[in-house]
Amino acid sequence: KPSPRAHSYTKYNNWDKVESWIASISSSNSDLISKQVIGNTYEGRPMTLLKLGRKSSSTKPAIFMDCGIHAREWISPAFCQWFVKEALSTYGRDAQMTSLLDEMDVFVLPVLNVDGYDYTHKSNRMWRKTRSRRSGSSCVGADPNRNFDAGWCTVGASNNPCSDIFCGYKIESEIEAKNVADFIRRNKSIIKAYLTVHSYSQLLLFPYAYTYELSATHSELLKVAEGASAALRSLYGTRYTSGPAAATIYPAAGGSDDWAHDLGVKYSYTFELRDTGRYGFLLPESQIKPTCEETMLAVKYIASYVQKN
Ligand code: ING
Ligand code: ZN
Repeated sequence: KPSPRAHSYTKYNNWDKVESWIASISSSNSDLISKQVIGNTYEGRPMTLLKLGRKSSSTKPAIFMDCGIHAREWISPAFCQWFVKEALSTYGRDAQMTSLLDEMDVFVLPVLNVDGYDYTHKSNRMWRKTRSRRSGSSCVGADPNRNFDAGWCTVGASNNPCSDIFCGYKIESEIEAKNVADFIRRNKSIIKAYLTVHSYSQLLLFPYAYTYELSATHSELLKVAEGASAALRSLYGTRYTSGPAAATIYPAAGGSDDWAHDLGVKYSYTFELRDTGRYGFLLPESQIKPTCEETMLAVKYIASYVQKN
């Protein structure tokens, strides 16, 4: 089994590598990190959630972040791995990270759609959905970001199982979406922010995607998004656009951030990382480091805001 030192944070690691990284990083830093399996995928792989934070006798407020809900968006799991590494290596050295992990826990799900992610490495690089099968259709998978209980399948989604934006045969039909939703429901009293990481388009989106109506907390969500985007841009000049998803990217129902927001997780954001289309999902490995470095600033900005509020 490789040590965490041998792990490369500047390559697109396949699931086998991510899985052994999860095991080694969580056992070698036991004072700041722990892991728990929140369920298995359709194909039976474990969905392992990492918890970062200083051990405390009292319950701490928390932030939940997932990566890799869409299989082909490889920069996303790369960012979650980077985030965990940075959190552990800057705790005690960076005042902001130290304070964050002293006062809050950060739950990180490095790859939500594990089966799809594995499939993009082995068979079809452009696969997006889960890998679930159902009798009656020869088409495989549903879009996990159309499968949550948020205006489910009403707009920007398809009821055709062969579509890349298939909403699934019912709400939370995809076990990966259900496992995440169950965890967040169980922990909703402590979860103050929900972050979900996609690519590409360089956007920082917030509710709603399922309607053009604005959230009751729209102006605060926009203010925080603009602060986070400015922090991100300060490093390499990368420009992000912030706004409610329906008007900023497209209307789409069943997304996890809309669902979390309506559950009561006020600070709910979808990141669309680099780039704006030159490479798209095939972002070169040379851009992993700068993308992760700049995204750290945005995530830390949001986390600090949530910590204070
Ligand atoms: N984009 C998201 C998608 O699932 C999105 C955009 C965000 C939709 C929030 C709904 C809610 O289509 C990508 N790149 O997947
Ligand atoms: Zn996506």
